[in-house]
Amino acid sequence: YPSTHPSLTTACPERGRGESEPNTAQGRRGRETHAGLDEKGINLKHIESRPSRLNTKEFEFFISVDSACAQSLDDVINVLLLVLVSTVPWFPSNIQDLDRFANQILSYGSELDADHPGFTDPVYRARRKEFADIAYNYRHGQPIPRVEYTEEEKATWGTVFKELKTLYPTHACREHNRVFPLLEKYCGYKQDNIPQLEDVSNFLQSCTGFRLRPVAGLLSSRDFLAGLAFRVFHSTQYIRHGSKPMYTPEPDICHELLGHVPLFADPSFAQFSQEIGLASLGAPDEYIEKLATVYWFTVEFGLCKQGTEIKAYGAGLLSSFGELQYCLTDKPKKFPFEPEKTCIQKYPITEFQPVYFVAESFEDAKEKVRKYAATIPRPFSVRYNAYTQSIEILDNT
Ligand code: HBI
Ligand code: NLE
Ligand code: FE
Repeated sequence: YPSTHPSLTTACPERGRGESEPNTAQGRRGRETHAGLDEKGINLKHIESRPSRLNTKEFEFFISVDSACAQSLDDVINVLLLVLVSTVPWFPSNIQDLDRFANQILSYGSELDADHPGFTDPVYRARRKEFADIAYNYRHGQPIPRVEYTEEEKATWGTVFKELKTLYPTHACREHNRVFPLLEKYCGYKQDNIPQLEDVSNFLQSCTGFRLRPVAGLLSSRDFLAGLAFRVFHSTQYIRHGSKPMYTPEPDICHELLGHVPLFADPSFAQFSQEIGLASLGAPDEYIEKLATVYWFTVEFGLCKQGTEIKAYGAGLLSSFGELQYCLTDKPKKFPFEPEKTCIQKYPITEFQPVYFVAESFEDAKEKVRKYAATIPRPFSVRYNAYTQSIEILDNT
């Protein structure tokens, strides 16, 4: 030790890579040293795993150790078991890796089914399946397929667009208001047209390098946050059910295009979002939950101070003309944004938020999230290399 064997972090069976090629993960370096191995004087030369051909639920490990150092085979096995159970959760290390979780969509709990008009309308369900298929077949680098929206869908968009546009000047933060006219000019944002994800993605890339990638529905927090580390935003393409334009608990194209997109075009906010993403890579589950909560109360439902006023910058507010009005009244509670406190706040997902957190500015929120992220226990730190669109791992040991 130290050696240069490939990462043990990639030997994570749950993540199932599907193909039966050996999983050597060149260049994906995780922890390179391990106290257990070191103490026993075992020199691990090589480790790789592959799904078993006999039983697809099992993995085979190929391990090569320097036999001069090992005392007994049992020693080796015990120490390696210890290594395997204490490994870091898998995470994408380059932008193509995002193709691996495109299909892992969470289904809704009964919570949402009950009051969701879209779940009982068969025409709506069939249409949702068409959108899901686009997302399932999508691969990184392809243009996002264009969609012809129906008259009914355009009418829903029209209502949402019109109502929100009248609220933005007084309710939205200045960064959102600055970008919105550009989207009208360059991306076809208007009342009678639903913009195409491909056009919007190209626009965002020219502003901040953020890009969109179509997704069939909700991803796990871990997967969703990982996308942000690469400046990739997973975007739905379907629209909410026409019977409830004012508020929907699910993300839809109104939410993505009117709520999220304007701010991803802002350099400071784009960086803030990426910081949350980078902090999530390989983090333990309990920290993913905390980061997802920080994300919820900033990117989704954040308020911020601007001059003497408070404005909305969270996408969940900027896409719901019901909640956008409500959030600036004195009905909900408002606390200062402090990641250590914000990250443990409970919240409902199918109704207006009872609590919001107010940031001093994006710069301030970014600095706070950066400090908070440093407290997440990880045996390495990460850095995004924008030239290669990959994650560089800096070993802390
Ligand atoms: N998945 N597709 C999609 N869109 C989101 O906005 C989204 C998600 N999964 C989780 C999530 N948002 C957040 O609530 C946090 O858990 C990160
Ligand atoms: N409630 C938001 C809306 O109606 O647009 C969507 C929130 C998605 C998290
Ligand atoms: Fe969202």
